[in-house]
Amino acid sequence: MLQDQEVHAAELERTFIAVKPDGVQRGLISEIISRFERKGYKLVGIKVVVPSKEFAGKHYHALKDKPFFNGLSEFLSSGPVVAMVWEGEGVITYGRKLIGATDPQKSEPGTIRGDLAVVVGRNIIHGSDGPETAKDEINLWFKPEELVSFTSNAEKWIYGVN
Ligand code: IDP
Repeated sequence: MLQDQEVHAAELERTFIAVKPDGVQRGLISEIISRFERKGYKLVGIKVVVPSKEFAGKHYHALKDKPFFNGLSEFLSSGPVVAMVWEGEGVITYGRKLIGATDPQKSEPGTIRGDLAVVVGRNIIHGSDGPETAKDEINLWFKPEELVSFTSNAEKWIYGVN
């Protein structure tokens, strides 16, 4: 029973991941999805959207006093973004590890930004930085009915529970 509860708890952790316009334009959507999918995380929501600048500003509201805020909001709204919700044990923190440091010059090789991006203003991917932000960003980008809950057949192999 305890094991069932552990799997249930793992299913509840969700994070918001977005392929930014540069990642979409560079044809990196499948590469990015594949890194999360191969790790063992589960995709529970996905859509392609062109956010308005106002919406982009809401997404990045915590950075509103930064000098790059305006350019950042403009860039996020400059073209299609692939918005996703990924689920699994430790997905918020480990998702950030998969993504790598904000500045691709400082991201380790093997991370998404380390392998696929060069400068901070074009670092191809966003990932929530903590449980509160994850909740807020998922609510900002998705309606509850746009997200699915399901048990995948792979879970018993990923989490080791029969
Ligand atoms: P994060 O995306 O790794 O969470 P944040 O500090 O939240 O990093 O910054 C959000 C985004 O703002 C970054 O991904 C990057 O695209 C952009 N950004 C951060 N710092 C700079 C900067 O110094 N110049 C230009 N853009 C920046």
